[in-house]
Amino acid sequence: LLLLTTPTLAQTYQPTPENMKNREWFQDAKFGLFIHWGVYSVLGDGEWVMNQQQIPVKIYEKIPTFFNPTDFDPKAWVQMAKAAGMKYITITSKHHDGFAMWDSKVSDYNIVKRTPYGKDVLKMLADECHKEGIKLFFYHSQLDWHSPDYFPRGSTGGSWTGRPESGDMNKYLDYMDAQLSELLTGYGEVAGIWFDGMWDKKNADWRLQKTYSLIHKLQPGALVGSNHHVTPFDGEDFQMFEKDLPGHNTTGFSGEQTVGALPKETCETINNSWGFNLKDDHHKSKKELVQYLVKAAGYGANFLLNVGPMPNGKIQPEHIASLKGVGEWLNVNGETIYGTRGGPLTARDWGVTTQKGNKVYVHLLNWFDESITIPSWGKKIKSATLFPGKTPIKFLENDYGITLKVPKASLDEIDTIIELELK
Ligand code: JFZ
Repeated sequence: LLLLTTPTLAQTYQPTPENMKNREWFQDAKFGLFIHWGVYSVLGDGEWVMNQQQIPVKIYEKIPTFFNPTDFDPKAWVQMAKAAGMKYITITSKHHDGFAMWDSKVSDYNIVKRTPYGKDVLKMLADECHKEGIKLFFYHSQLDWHSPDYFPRGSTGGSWTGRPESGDMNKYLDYMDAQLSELLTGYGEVAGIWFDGMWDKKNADWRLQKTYSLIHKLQPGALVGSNHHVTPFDGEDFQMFEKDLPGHNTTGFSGEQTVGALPKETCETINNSWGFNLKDDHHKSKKELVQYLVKAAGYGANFLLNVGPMPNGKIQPEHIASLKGVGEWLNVNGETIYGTRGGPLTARDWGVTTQKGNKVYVHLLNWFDESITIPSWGKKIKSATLFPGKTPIKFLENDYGITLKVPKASLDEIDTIIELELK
């Protein structure tokens, strides 16, 4: 296939066997919970509020004094994720506002020192995740609107007061590496680091190799990914497609889509916001969420579904309810998602296919007739059954493809699944 890409940069990173094993785990896991939670949640206007409302650094620094999430219950979050069928959590350790959600020793701009709450929520969540067999990733912003050394300003950093007029980018990166070292040494197993923000200073030297090597040295199994919307860099372990399905490029992906090379992940919001947004009532339905998960799986990508917890530490009841709905669907149909890989057919208007061993699952996401002909991919079929229940259905293989007869009563609004067992 001509889709395969030729690496343009020398690849020097050699993932360890443990890292390779985690990449398989990651691809099997398929579904994770993304959490955007920080002091910005207090204002209920999303995680970009500092920039969008042009709040000067000195004023923004007052917000932590209002952050007191006394209802935060890591057990409840982890149980909610598990009930949704999620296998991992990716939480914002630091977003663009630069505020550390853990007990950082290299900066007192952190949750323990600056909030009335005074507790290390990342530690509390990490302990609970480890206890419950849920893997934990940290989203870590490279862009930092608070650090005095984050300079020269990037595209988003400069137009409000309180930002420095000069700075030392290398000093900032030392600080970032020091904070990452804390996260990778004090919080048990970290499944991965999810970077974001280097797009703010496209021409800066981000010293990526130094940072990535540090991570791989401290936790060789941790998976590194970055939301940079370009071809993956040496040292990355998975490829991100933010608000996008691999290959669709609806959000300005300007690199090569190395489909098939690295494990893939796509992330989306449960409403229209990442961080808690009081005005946002555009909650996605169970059907939309399940179909996004199934489509991602059809493309061989994980789905990282975001919630923005409220300032009191709770997750919006609407979101808890939608997640429960997805979990109920996965309880019945998870076999056709978990542990699968994308294909063998690429996505079609009617839906996608997933595969595992000698089984191919045909997911009809948008098909309401009683028969469908899909292209053949050169493998002979031994049996075709409805999933779940294994009720055999009629099928015909000929020069025109594979025709499947689906009883009307079995056509499902969300996903009609046919399991094909291959010879
Ligand atoms: C980033 C963040 O700015 C946002 O707040 C959120 O955390 C999201 C998950 O990630 O959003 C991006 C990142 C990269 C691009 C666009 C939005 N990009 O490269 O076009």
